[in-house]
Amino acid sequence: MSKKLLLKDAHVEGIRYFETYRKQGGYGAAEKALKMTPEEILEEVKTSGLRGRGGAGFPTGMKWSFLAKPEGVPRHLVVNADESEPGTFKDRYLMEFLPHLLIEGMLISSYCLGSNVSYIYIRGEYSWIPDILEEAIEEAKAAGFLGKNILGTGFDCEIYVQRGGGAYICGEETALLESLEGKRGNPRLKPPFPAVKGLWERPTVVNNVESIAAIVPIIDITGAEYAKIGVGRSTGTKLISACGNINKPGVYEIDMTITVEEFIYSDEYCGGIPNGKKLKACIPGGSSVPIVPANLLLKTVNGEPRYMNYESLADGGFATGTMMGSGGFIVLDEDQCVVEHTMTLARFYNHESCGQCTPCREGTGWMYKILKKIEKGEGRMEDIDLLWDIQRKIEGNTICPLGDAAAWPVAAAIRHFRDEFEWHIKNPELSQTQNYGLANY
Ligand code: L3W
Ligand code: SF4
Repeated sequence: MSKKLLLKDAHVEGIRYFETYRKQGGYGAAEKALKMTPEEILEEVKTSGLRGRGGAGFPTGMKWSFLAKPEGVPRHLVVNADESEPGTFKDRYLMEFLPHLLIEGMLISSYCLGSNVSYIYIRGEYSWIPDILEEAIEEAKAAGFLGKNILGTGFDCEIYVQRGGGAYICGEETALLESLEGKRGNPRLKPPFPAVKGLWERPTVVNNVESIAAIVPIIDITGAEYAKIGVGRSTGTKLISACGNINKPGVYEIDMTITVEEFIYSDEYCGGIPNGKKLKACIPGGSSVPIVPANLLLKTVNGEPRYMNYESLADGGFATGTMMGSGGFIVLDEDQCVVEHTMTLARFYNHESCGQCTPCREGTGWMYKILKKIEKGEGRMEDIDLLWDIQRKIEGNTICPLGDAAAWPVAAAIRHFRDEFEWHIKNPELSQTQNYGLANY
């Protein structure tokens, strides 16, 4: 059974409220941290090996150490709660059921980074959650854990919640900062990174909800103990939101030593695939990461089991492997059609492209149109190569990672499931009424 650090008290009735959270030992890590120096906290975070839980897996301690500290310029912590990646809903769970874990993590992180005003930028569609967060902020303030001179340390910290307007691109950190400044959420060119020039050109750390929540157990048990959980550079625990063709969709906390097979089939996690169907493929890290066929998902090319961690899932790099990403684990059974699925994603990325870069703005539209044609049985064989060519021209040629995120699913679908594309083209009549999965298994 995986060790629980973030969700250990998720089942406790009333844990959403300060009183219960405190009874369970909540804000103990904050009390401990406020007696440490910011440098000592940073060392703990570095030692923990924590990697950003939003998708990129960038080492959190390293990001914090990049934060510029020019004299007299305020610094900010911004929590990225714009969780919009299809298949990803773990941050929603944390904020809805354990809001004080996030607030406590923010207090410790704000103290370490020297942020007196910190923000939570939350996707607009999570319309009921800002009230939960604001209530938790008020409770923490009333108990002296936020506001002026926190616990008599002289440290002041306010937290504000800002609602987004429903654009996926505002989850990209620089688009988020633009939006937080009240502008249209267009991504900025990097560098400069937010750590140097972020919110209102001030040094800013942008971190995912789960990354900041993980700061609490890191301080609680120490960075060294946290680093002992997991394996290699996949330290600590990771929240996985599991969905698709599984018996038990939901949010699970894993310690990254379990195999993909165990995660899908064990009753502790997804509980297998309904109706005895076979596993066809999986997208393990949210819709942006490459789809992997069952044979490569359960075993590596060397025949070793594949594990639910950063290294094992990315085995082979972007060209052949996939990524842990945001932990949005989408399972497809044998009845699913990869072409239809890829078309749905292409439509999504086309709709969400901000339009600043030509390869992304035009390329996502072309990919969607071609995929739609193929899926309806109106495609030509040369369209498959055209699709391949378009995704190659997008990848690496855009301002922000949305371009790559739109290209990778198409590339992986063609690489691993070319026969499905060909089936649609060769069987135009069947394509109108059936999908590849139902027709071929
Ligand atoms: C200072 C340097 N800071 C890097 C910072 C950078 C950022 C972090 C990672 O995209 C991915 C994307 C999605 N000095 C720095 C530095 N940093 N070098 O480190 O940066 P980066 O560019 O690798 O990633 P990113 O722009 O944060 C995130 C993928 O995640 N993804 C997205 C999921 C979406 C959600 C959601 O809806 N919540 O999770 C899923 O896989 O495609 O590739 O902070 O500033 N020299
Ligand atoms: Fe906008 Fe797409 Fe360019 Fe990102 S890659 S800046 S979403 S056009």
